[in-house]
Amino acid sequence: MLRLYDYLPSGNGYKVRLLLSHLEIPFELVELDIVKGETRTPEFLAKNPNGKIPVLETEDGRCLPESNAILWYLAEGTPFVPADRWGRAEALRWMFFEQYSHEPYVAVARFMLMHLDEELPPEQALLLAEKQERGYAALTVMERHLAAQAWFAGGAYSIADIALYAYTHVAAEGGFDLTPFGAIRGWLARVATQPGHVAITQR
Ligand SMILES: N[C@@H](CCC(=O)N[C@@H](CS)C(=O)NCC(=O)O)C(=O)O
Repeated sequence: MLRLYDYLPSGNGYKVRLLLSHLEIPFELVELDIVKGETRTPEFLAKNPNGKIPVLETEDGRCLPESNAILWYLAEGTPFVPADRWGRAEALRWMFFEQYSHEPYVAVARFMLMHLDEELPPEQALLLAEKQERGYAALTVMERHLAAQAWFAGGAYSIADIALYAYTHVAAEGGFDLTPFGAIRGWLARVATQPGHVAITQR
């Protein structure tokens, strides 16, 4: 059976849990507490030298880190990867966008608000404001795309949507107000009605 090393509140881990649910693939969930440094033990560093979840461990003991690489591995040959060359390139485009222009801001703002003290020291508050400004910029890019198209790649729900959904649907926990982002809100609702959808809180 596949084994997923994960941390329940992680959007990166949730991407994998969501796809596994869509694909109806059973897996063993091994939860590690990233706040307690459980991804930095010698045992886990042997699985991912970068010390981060999610990591997918295959039945034969191979370990694959990086959420979007795991999505690609699991989705290959399924309808969750666009069938045509352009659609696949579009999927990669949005998955790279997610990692470079979205996750470092939307997810990190959420992490700061979830895990740091309620009263942020001034330098942390400034850092949070910077993350939020850049996060809003990423949300604006998504909003423009979704104003014209229902999905991110290949004209159908795909791993590009899953990658972007993971942290966008909990953006409020990072202090983001999605009220002005009508197209994003419509897309979030469409994603949540896909067969096999599970919540980020579901084990
Ligand atoms: N690019 C990686 C990022 C993974 C990542 O940032 N994981 C965080 C949790 S969301 C983590 O494990 N942090 C623990 C640490 O760095 O010690 C991915 O997409 O999987």
